[in-house]
Order: sequence, then C-alpha cells, then structure tokens
Amino acid sequence: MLAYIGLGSNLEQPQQQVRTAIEDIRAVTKTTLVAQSSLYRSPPMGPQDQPDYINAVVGVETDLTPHELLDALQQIEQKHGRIRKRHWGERTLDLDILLYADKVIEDERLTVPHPGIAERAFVVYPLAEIAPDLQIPGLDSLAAIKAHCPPEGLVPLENNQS
Ligand code: ROI
Repeated sequence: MLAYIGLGSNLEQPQQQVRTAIEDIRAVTKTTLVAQSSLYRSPPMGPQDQPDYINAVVGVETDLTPHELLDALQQIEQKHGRIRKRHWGERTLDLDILLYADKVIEDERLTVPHPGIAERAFVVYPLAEIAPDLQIPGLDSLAAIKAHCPPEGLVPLENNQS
C-alpha cells in the first residue's frame, strides 16, 4: 500500500530531527521509502511565540496495516524524545499518516486522510511536490486544494544541507 507521511519539527535542531526521522522511516520493517519532498521552513500554525518549523512529506510503500504503521511512527517519535509542550505548541518531532492508499479511517487512534491536510500549506506543498496528481479520498484533487491554499510563508530550504 502507498502511504504518505508528514514530518514536522521545531525544537532541538529541527532539520536534523527531520533528516534522521526520514532515515528511521527508511528502516521500518515491511516498508520502502519511495518518495521524499524537499525540506521546507514554515511559520508556526497555532501559537506564534514558538520557532518556525521544518516540514517535509515522504511516500512509502508498505505491507504494514495503518495501525502497525502508526505504531512504527510513534516509536520513532519516542526515540526522538518527542517533547510536546502544549496543544498546538512546539515539538521535537511529529509524524502524521496523511494518507493510506485510498482508505478512509476514523477511530480513536487514527483519522485518515489527516483532517488538517487542506488547510496546511506545510503539508499541501511538499505533498504536491512528490504526488502532484493525487486525489484525496473524500476531498478534492490535491491540485485543486493547492490552488486554494496560500503558501503562508512556506519556503523550501535552498540547500538541503543547511
Ligand atoms: N505549524 C507548522 N508550520 N508546521 C507543523 O508541522 C506544525 N505542527 C503542528 C502545529 C502546532 C499545528 N503547527 C505547525 O502540530
């Protein structure tokens, strides 16, 4: 199954957090990394008195179920010492399952497609970079969503090292 995962960090060397998280996702069992967006810098959505975020999106081909994939991602968050200070506040690493094939999932642990996709430039733009022709189950085409989603100060990092 093809799944897309959003990555975000704004604490403890965010670029490093996101880069090593991508390597950690690469190492997840039964899972192959098939696409990787640029890293982006984005102003915080939520309280403004927190640092800018580094965001990215990756695509994986996985034989894990959605909940097994979620378990694997939460393990990675734990390994990164996921600090989360307040609701909608700063965090060391956030990994979200954005899409899992064309499945619609709503239970206590998981909402897929991720409910915030359409409002979040820091998800829409990196996702469109790696999957421009995507259809979001229950929503519009990603292209249409992007057309209605202002970039909100999102900038790709010039140099994917810096
Ligand atoms: N804001 C940005 N720019 N990027 C994020 O990844 C992010 N994650 C969050 C909240 C606090 C909503 N704001 C964010 O969880």
